Amino acid sequence: MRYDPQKIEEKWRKKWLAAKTYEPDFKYARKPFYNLMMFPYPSAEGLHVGNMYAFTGSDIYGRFKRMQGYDVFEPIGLDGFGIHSENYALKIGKHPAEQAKISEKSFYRQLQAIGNGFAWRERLETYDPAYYKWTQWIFAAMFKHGLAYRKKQAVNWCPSCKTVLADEQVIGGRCERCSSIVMKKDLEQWFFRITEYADRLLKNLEKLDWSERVKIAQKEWIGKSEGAEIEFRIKNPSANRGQLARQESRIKVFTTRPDTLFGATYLVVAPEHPLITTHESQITNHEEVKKYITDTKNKSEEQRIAAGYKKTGVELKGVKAVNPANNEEIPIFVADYVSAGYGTGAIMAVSAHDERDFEFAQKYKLPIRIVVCPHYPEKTCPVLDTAYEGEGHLVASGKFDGMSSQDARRAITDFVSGKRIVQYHLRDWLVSRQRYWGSPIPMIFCDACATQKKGECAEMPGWYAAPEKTLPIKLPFIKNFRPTGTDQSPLASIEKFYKVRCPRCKSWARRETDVSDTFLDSAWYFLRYPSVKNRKTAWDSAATKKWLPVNMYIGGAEHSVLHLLYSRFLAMAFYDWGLVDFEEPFTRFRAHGLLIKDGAKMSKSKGNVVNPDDYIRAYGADAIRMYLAFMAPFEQGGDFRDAGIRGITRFLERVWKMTNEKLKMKNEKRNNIKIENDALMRLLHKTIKKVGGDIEALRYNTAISALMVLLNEFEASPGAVSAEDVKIFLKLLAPFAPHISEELWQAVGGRSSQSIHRGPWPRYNPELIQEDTFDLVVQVNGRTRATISMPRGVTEQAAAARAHASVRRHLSTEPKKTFFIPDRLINFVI
Ligand code: ANZ
Ligand code: ZN
Repeated sequence: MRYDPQKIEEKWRKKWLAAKTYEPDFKYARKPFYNLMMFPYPSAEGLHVGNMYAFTGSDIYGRFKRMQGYDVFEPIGLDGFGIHSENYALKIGKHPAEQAKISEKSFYRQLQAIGNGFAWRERLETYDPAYYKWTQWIFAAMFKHGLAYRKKQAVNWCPSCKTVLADEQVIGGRCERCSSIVMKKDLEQWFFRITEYADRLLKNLEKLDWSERVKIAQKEWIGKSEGAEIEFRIKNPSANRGQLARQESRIKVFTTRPDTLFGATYLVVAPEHPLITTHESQITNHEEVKKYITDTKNKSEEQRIAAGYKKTGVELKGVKAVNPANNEEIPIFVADYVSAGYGTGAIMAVSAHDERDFEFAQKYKLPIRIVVCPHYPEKTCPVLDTAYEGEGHLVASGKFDGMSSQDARRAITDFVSGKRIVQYHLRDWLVSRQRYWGSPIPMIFCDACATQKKGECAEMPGWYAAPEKTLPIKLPFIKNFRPTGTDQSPLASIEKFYKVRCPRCKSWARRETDVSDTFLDSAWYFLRYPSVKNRKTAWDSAATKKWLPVNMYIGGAEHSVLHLLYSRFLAMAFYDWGLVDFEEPFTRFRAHGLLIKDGAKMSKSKGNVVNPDDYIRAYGADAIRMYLAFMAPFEQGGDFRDAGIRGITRFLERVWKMTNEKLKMKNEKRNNIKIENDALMRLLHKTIKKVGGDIEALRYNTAISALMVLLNEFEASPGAVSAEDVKIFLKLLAPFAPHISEELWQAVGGRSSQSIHRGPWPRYNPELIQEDTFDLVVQVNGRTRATISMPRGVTEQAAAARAHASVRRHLSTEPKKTFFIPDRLINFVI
């Protein structure tokens, strides 16, 4: 019989499904292991081979754990709500609700075909009302706990997706979804207060077993910064004394380098800074300032990048600030290199020690004063051609001269009564979207209550969370679902949807018509999987206790500051509310690598996207799985080449042949073979150890190489290989090529009731994997002075030479005599 993957693969997938091979026993599982892979957006034409790479990579690990005796839970679902899917539907001219049904079918068919050990009974789709009911419930809970609020501010707006975006969804100035250049718009939106958790999100990173690059990305995104707030007086020099007293006001700056205060030769405020309006009457060039502000608002991030980040600004003429360290009057500028959303929206500029300020000062011919000198006490601070941002000793700083810059941070802050504070770069999560295909935000606004300052939350009169019994608020099917571009969702014109009674006063009120961000759907899905059947709560507490946190999570590094941060934030909030008993949802996370094709990133425009269907049809899922695993270290990714697959197919054909030849031997004979060939036995046990260790470390490629070496040796001495040895080989192969290994396992006489995939994973004999060495005891006059590792069977001469060197300091003279016991001991007599 020939190896025919098409024939056996389909058959086994059906059998596994019928036998519930991959369904853990939810109640009685004793060693629960939650093995999770990020669920896909079913937005494009179908699963592409990059998805398959990630999914089968995660599955290899899950299968290994299952064979090790864990009750592995490996669920799957679809992240089908949201802009991704809606944009795709728009592109192909279908309604997203209809397209969802089509994508669901084709994705699930493809996900079946790759041969993963999914727990199919627990699947979920984020657009299913039975799921988003709880997404809405979470939104309402966030509101009740003061973690969801509305605020007007300049927000990111994607002109193509016609919706606002969170900061995390703007990558290099462009929309994460469609790559359009993102603009700024002043809008009132819903936010989640993730900043309240900034410190904990940062601190917990230390104890997480996650891919280092993801931890670094989160750390940088959270961006903890220690510094000081320092107040500057503002003066209007043209005013007379009486006016001066009245008009004197203050401005606060945030700085991480208060030690450089004596070198602050001007201030800069962001274009949105309130000072510009509060001091409008004193700013003599107000028209010019206004024009600058409108110009910068229309400049996108992209244009700024194109302009080489050239810093521009305008002085606010007619006002001055007073440096509190030396009472010097300094000018104030407005410039867009200072952003309103960080710190206080105003900075003290120290051009000698901050590169941005340096560049600005050069352009506008402002003084550059060195106050930190690295060569102190030589005091020969050179002329700078770039800012010196390092540490040193203070100069030109009055009584602080000579102090180290580190010490001066505190001393100068205290001297001017500044406040030491910690700042985070992290911003609150903007969660409302002016789109159709998402979970309606479960909030109601009542005008009548608002005017009476009534509401569920003191700061937001008129707002109520939709009562739990009214959830889910179903997304109505509407024909015209296209984004409007009017800052409102298409739902805003559907009266039947938005007209609702106020939960408190029963007068007519209005539902929120924005939907929530897709990333809210996916920020909690891992909690739902073990509880998908539960209709009463979002997650069942017993099931959650048993299965969570996720033991192993695999996914793309591109989600580092999106999904992976949002999920941590929600889990922490749930922990605080007593809803889960862990703060961190993913104990271990590994980012997989990316696939390229013939040296280039796969993309539709290049026409090099690989659809796994064709390959599975041609070579079988086992060959593709193994090829993907063999191609490169899993966390690194690699280059997809057709030629490589044929190499793997030949390997599988040889496994097939080797096993079948064993089957042709008489039963009795093949069971009685003992590996007499010592070297082969050792190799077998070393391979068991290596494959297990490599899978644990996600080094699938080297595990497969080891199997290839073992197969060569099995083929070289067929007479020395027993049926039991072949079975061990098949077990080691099983996580990578689940179908062929099951087929051969059953043929070679594994108990037919038990799938190879239920284990157990083979054990190795530690004695057999020991390197062929022993510890030689080295004595001088009968006293042990050293032990050294030597190859077994070493000659006296060779042993003496190394032993002599190792105890030289105990040998006052050359030994008179040497005693040698082979493979044990050597004694020098002096
Ligand atoms: C004076 C100074 C002197 C500064 C010096 C640096 C070096 P991080 O680390 O990112 O927190 N800054 C403060 N608020 C800003 C804003 N809204 N927009 C742009 N820049 C702002 O950086 C903090 C530093 O960035 C602050 O310290 C401030 O410049 C600037 F030798 O103050 B520094
Ligand atoms: Zn009301």
